[in-house]
Amino acid sequence: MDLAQFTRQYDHLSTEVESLKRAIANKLMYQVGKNLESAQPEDWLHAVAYAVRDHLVERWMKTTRASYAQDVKRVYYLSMEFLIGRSLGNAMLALELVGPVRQALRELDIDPDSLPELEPDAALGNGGLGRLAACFLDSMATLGLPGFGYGIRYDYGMFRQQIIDGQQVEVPDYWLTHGNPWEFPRPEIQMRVRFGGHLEEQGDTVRWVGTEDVLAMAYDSIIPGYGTEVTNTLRLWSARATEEIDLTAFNRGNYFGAVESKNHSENVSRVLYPDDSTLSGRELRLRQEYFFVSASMQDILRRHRVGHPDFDRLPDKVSIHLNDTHPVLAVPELMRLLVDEHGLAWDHAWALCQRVFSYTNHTLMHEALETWPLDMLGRVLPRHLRIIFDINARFLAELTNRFGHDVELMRRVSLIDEHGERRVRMAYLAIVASHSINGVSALHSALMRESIFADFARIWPQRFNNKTNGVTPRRWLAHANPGLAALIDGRIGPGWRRDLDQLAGLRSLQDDGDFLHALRAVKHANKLRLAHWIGSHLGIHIDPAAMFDVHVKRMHEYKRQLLNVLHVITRYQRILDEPEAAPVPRVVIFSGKAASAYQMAKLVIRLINDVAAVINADARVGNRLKVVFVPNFSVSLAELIIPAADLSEQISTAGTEASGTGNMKLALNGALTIGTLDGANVEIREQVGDDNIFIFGHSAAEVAHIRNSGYQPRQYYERDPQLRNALDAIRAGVFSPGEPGRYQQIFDVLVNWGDHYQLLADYASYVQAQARVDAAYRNPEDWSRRSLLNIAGMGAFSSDRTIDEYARTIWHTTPVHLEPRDRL
Ligand code: 26Q
Repeated sequence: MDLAQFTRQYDHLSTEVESLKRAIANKLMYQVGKNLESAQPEDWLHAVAYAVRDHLVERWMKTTRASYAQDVKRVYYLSMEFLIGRSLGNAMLALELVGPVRQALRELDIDPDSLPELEPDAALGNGGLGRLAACFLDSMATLGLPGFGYGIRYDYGMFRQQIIDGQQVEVPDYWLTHGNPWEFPRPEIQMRVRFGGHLEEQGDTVRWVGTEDVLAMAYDSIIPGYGTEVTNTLRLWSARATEEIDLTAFNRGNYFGAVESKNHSENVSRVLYPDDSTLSGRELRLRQEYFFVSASMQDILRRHRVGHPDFDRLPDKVSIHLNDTHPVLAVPELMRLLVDEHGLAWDHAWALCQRVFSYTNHTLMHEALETWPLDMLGRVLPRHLRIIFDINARFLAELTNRFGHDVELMRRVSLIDEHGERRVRMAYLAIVASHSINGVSALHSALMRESIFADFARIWPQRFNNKTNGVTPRRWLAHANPGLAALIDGRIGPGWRRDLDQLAGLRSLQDDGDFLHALRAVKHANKLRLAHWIGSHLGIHIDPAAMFDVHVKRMHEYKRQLLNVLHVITRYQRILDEPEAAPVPRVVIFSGKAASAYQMAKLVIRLINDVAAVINADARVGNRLKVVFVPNFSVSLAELIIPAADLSEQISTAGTEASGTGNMKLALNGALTIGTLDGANVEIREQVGDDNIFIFGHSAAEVAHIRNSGYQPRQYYERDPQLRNALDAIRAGVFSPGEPGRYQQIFDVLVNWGDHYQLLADYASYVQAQARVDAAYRNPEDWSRRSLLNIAGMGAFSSDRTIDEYARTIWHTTPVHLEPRDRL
């Protein structure tokens, strides 16, 4: 580059900064309505958001225009949850505006580090499933696939978790207080969604009448693609009362009654259900599911009819993906729309349905499989219940044709569970209606076929497949860990952001002392950043030279945070027993929310906080062991914690965690995994090699065998003195001196009541694996090399790879083509 070129580049940059400054000041004035003197930090945040958003809008229009012009096949990703997190950093990254915006802010005398921290997370999801949906949207846009997310615009997202006296307290998360600059309200797009009423039959036709209706109003936000001008849309529905409700009641002079029924209608989109395991079975949850599904299906058919005279080509133009069973009412809703509203014959409509729908299962756990009582479904959605009966009758008839009259088989696979209170099995409905059913890791998909869906896998083997989860490298490496991103760029260039397999190019650096040193320096800086945060927010002082041992995810018995606690206690007791010993110093960091009704998970949170209080205050321990529970785990906290992790805890009972995605994010950021052969850990091991991961515990097959041959946890308690000491300390109240009986239940669950998740059976193996971790950590150079080999092995876990597989083998969609001059 000659000097002239160089300065021209600089000119461009400085004009970009100048124009951003102008745009931000403009937005502050004319959109936010504040001047420099009166603007609060939030006002600046909004001004920046609007200025950045402007850059996306043109791309958005371009993509929409091209999609219509090319009559592309679209993917509709239906999900009750989209755990987006913050948008500003992600948008700036996609637009390559991070540097210029930071510079513009500095020149406006605004701190570019503190401003993004003010943005509230869009926490419209519980955990893994919702975050996966968000990563998928990012990847679809980046791959240029025309995709829409459809979901609910909850007024209240995932609750905020406070820890008061060591216990979880849930606080409502009204995330819209300051308004949401990323959304475009679409008051002209409102769908009528009907509930209740009854059926009237005239010959062959069924009329659904007397319903109580709610309107679904659309709010759109832009999903930017990275390194492409393609952008997609996330359309979330918000409930509005109908005019009938507004008018009739108000006119009768019953003002308060009217406000009440308006509220009742609009409650449908009020709050996210915060359970991800035990199902609440509440009618409002059912209404939420139907609400967003009905609005979305109407919208999809409307869009299809813009360019098509009928529905014959629907499966060529539309793919509808069901993120777990939560949106499965889309199946009877599509049948209802096609048959009742558009007059198609049943068989024709059903053939279209089966070609349009595909379904992902995210859990094997029986308690988490959705079923709805027949009487509730019949009351809320009488027409849909009838359609489900009709689907079932035809399915069972087909089964009899193929397999003869096998009553047992029919009872097992019927969409209606006839045991006790009759219920509809939503997963079976999804399977019968879909051409593809996938699990989320190789192990999970195999177990799915062998266990919960074994009968269906015999009936339709070709429908079942695996799509191992992935995570977006944009948010989880480029954005969350700019230090590591820059280091990688310096060696293999920036292309990994769109092609994560390029990380394999780092393997050749495993003996490069300078690089390993730089890698350590980046990790250290990230640990320092987290240590500062923990110091200033929690008042706990931790040493960034210690190993950061990180266990972050929803709190659940199967994830076995309690097994980690047992190891922490064992470590503590060892320090007290051997006061002169110099173990590897550790900071054990936990973070995660418990479902508000999940008593046992909440008790574990309390135990962690009690254990932390005792250990952290014990002067005999010093810096050798610290325990931190970081309250209110969220996407934005994950972005802070994950880059600082040395060790990643992925210790679920084998056969219970469908995939896990935190495991991928942590390894991508250079943490080494200690884990069981569960979910995607199995595939992580294949990618990083046995020497670079710490595997322990029983395999899924062994877990099943132990369970079936009369597992007796008490024997482990009695035979292993280390284990016994840890458990006895919990029971004796060492960590709850003011209330010694506080954790009796935890002791009982493990020792006396069967230890369902086999913590005691895996304890010894876990403690041994932790000793191997310590030994490895004592050699910093070697640890960094293993860390590097983890990063280098993560190419396969990009959600781009996952989405490419979905697109090629399930959806049969191809990228939208933007004019060459439109491309970046
Ligand atoms: C259903 C009905 C009523 C109320 C709540 C629910 C509900 C809500 C959320 C049920 C389940 C969930 C969430 C499940 C989930 O997050 N599963 C995780 O999905 C990840 C992505 O595939 C996997 O990596 C995790 O292993 C899996 O636990």
